[in-house]
Amino acid sequence: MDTKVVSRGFAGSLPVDSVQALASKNLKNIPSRYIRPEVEFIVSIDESQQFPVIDMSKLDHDDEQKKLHQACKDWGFFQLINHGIADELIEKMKIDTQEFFKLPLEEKMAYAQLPNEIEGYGQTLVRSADQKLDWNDMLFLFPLPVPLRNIRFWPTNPPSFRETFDKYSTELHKVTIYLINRIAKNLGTDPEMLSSFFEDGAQAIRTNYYPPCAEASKVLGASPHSDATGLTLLLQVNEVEGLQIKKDEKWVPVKPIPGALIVNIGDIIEIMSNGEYKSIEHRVVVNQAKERLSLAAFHSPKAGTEIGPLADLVRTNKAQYKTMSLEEFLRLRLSRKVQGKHLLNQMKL
Ligand SMILES: O=C(O)CCC(=O)C(=O)O
Repeated sequence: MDTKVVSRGFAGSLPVDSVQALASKNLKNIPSRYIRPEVEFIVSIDESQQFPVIDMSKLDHDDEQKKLHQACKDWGFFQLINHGIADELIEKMKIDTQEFFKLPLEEKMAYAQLPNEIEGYGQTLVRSADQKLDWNDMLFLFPLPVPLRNIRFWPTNPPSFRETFDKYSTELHKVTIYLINRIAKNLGTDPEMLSSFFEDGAQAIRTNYYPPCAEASKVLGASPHSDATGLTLLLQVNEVEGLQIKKDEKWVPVKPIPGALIVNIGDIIEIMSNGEYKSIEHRVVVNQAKERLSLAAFHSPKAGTEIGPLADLVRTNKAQYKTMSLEEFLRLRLSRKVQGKHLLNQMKL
């Protein structure tokens, strides 16, 4: 195995046990570190509120382009249909992801996060021994830029994983650049300038595995957070729902359309848009009887990009956020556990 590792340069996570291994013990009472008495699990289902659906094949029509603008402004989330990624590739990616998590723990541990690194098989940022834990295992990989790949964390079993993942990463990147162009147009800034930040940017893909949980109504698969990236493209891998977004101070469940990607605006686009677009808090609940899997792909600008409101957008409006380098911004994000919109609040002027 190739042992050379490109460091992501951020402090890693304290090691905790695999949640999948814990769940397989069929415990009636799960350890208290996973129990979340502070969480309000009630959700809001309002049929009059239509979760936005954007048809990518129609984005060269004004109507669809306007729908995209409203979705980014009012929801910060939308489902993307007709995105052009072949069904066969999506299905293969789903199968390979499921096969990886079916492997024995010892085999998955060959790809375990190293001390002080966030990449690999493991858990989300665990910063202290008393931090509440998410009911989730993950495989976190950084496929782009290609020269900075740490291939030693890419599973060789199932044998097709690496090839499928490489193709999937390339397709997602193309969709991201297309959307960034469209977003720039809607914001009234230069599409070439905005997409140039993302063309050689970073892509991180987090494959999430949420085991079934006997006390599903007391745990969270992912704590409330907004994404510290530009744009996130999420694929729900199996039929089990669980993603919820915060809208008007209420938690709204997302019902994925088969084959669609769920797209959300990240903190960086909220900041660059000077607050016109919203990076929305979201969380994941788990199922009592069934596992849930998802693939979240985070897209960030290239190293050295200044994270701050775009010059074009602060000519008439005052800047609402600080400006800092991408590296400084990410250090701030990774210096603490995931916590709501904490980072964005720190960036506000
Ligand atoms: O599993 C999901 O639906 C969402 C995952 C997520 O929010 C994340 O990985 O940051």
